[in-house]
Amino acid sequence: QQSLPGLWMAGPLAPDLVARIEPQYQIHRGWEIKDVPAYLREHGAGIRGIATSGRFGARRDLIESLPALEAIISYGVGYDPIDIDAARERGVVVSNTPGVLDACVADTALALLLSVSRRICEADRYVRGGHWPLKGNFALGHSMKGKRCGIVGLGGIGLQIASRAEAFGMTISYHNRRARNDVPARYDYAASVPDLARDSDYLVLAIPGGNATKHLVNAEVLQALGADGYLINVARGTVVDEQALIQALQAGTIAGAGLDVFEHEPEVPAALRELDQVVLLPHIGSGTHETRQAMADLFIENLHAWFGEKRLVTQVV
Ligand code: 8YV
Repeated sequence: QQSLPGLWMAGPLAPDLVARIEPQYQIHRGWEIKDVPAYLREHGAGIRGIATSGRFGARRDLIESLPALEAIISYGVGYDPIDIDAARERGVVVSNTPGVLDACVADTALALLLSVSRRICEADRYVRGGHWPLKGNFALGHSMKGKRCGIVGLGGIGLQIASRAEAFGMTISYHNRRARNDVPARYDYAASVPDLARDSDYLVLAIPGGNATKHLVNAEVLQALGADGYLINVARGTVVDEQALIQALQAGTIAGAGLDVFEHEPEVPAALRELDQVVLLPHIGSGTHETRQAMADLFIENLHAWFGEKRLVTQVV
């Protein structure tokens, strides 16, 4: 076919998304190729884009091995596994899908908050296990009304978590690198993550991943959150020192955790899976038909905008 723009697909993106772009791009399914250097010697000159996601990313060696690369188009808001420095050095533009998933990820955060507070998953296991008729009433949970919700990363997702948590009667505080002057004045700013944890009943993570935030939540922060505190993570597994979290949960230094993301996804440590006071989700933060459709639409808009008009709709670099 004559000069369809070549796209290196870093991993299997949603089949309906791929079906929508397949007629207009020459797709190279990177994860299926055995001898990548040999393949690139033959096809590399025609590969002008990388199609990827917040999961598959794009490493420096890939970016540097594609001589005709112009753009990295990513499905997802988080771009931590994309080597932004390598892209910038090569003059390669990068886009992601911000905004369209904020409400959905905030819903997931609240689902986790509710689940750990009211022990929903534990209670479900209690009924399924046939314990109710034998052991009687289930143990009590905790109310969310009047509790303090501390949000690490008050961006688009964080703000939607805040408004939902307020609807449940919680008070809001947050930590960002700098205080925001464009958010409700009743949201208290904490100058550090340990300070925020100390003043929170629920510490909710909605901050980007990557080196800058690696293990931001460590043993010290968990200690500050305290024995009645809960950790909720809808951000990236790397933000939390998972071993420190396991130790804190085992020792009862914190009350429980609701986690949608893990350090080594899809592997989840057995030590976490054994604990009753944690709720574990398989990275479904943005996982609804509606949101994935909106993400696919924005991904495709970026793709066509670049290869049609050399512009991006939502540009990272
Ligand atoms: C994934 C996400 O990217 O947007 C993000 O940053 O974590 C998710 O939406 C999505 O699962 C695509 O793989």
